Amino acid sequence: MKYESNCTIDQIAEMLQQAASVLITTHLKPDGDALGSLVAMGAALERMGKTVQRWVMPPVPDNLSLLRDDVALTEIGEAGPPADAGEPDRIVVLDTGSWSQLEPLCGYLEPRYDRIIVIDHHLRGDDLSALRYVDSTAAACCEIAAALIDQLPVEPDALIRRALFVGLASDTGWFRFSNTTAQTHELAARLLRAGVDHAELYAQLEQGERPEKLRLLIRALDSLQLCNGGKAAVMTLRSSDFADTGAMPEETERFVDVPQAVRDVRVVALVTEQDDGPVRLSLRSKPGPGAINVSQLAQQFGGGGHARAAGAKVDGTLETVRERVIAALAALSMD
Ligand SMILES: [Mn+2]
Repeated sequence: MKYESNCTIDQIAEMLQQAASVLITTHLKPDGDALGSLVAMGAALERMGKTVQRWVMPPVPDNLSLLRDDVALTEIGEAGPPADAGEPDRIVVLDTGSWSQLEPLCGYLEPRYDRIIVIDHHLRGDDLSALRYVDSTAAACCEIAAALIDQLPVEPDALIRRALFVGLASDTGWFRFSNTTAQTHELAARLLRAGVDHAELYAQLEQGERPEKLRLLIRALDSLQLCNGGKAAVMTLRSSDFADTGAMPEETERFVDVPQAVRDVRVVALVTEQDDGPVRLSLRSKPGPGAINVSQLAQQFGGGGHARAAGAKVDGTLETVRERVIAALAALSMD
């Protein structure tokens, strides 16, 4: 199966218009783009009179409370969906098409293949739905969601606009990452013109961290090791670093970006030990000629993602995974 679109935005819009009830969900541990596209789509469908369920698999980061607090979200735990979930006419899966990112829902989704629509901007995914719209040139799933909402008989209100902007800003690092395009800026401009307050959103999203996160960042930076002639950087976080600092696993967001401040560093890995599960690997690379495709690198570890940002969950101890990562980085040819 090729992970590419097998339908158009117009066709999806048509199907959603015909549906009376829609279930919307997104990947485990939703980020700004996942939650932003879910909230925007959910609001648009509700404005059209649809019965909408929104399922999220926690944790939802605290800084996203500006989205979470405005809508009714059903939190899906390890046990899977509620027994009274019913049979929605359509199921929309946003910002992922991978079973591994939907684990608690696999048993629910599998028999409902025919009514699932995946809307995604990742390079890879599984055959989990009859319909799929994938645009890997979209900086954020919210870009696709915005195009879809444009095809629906609904005028985006303040909630929808804010949710879309949060998705754009989150997945582009506030319009800095190489995935940012003219189209991204055009959508952002439209949202700003309609009244989105970007400075207020920046403060809420990026300046609302707990001091525990800074203490954990100190640990991460303290573990920094350069390899491949200083062109690759590896950081590690142990379970004990979380216990000592009081930081939460989800508070490592953006850590992997920090070593890219060093001129010669072209690729960064963050290897994180999890109390109850595989070792987490996050990878980032700088754009430019000869840029490292970290999506390919992540595949060596059973993961995936984007060319500049990818990750994997790897079985083994922190030490063995770290050694494997260092070996993989050392083997990269970077002139
Ligand atoms: Mn995304």
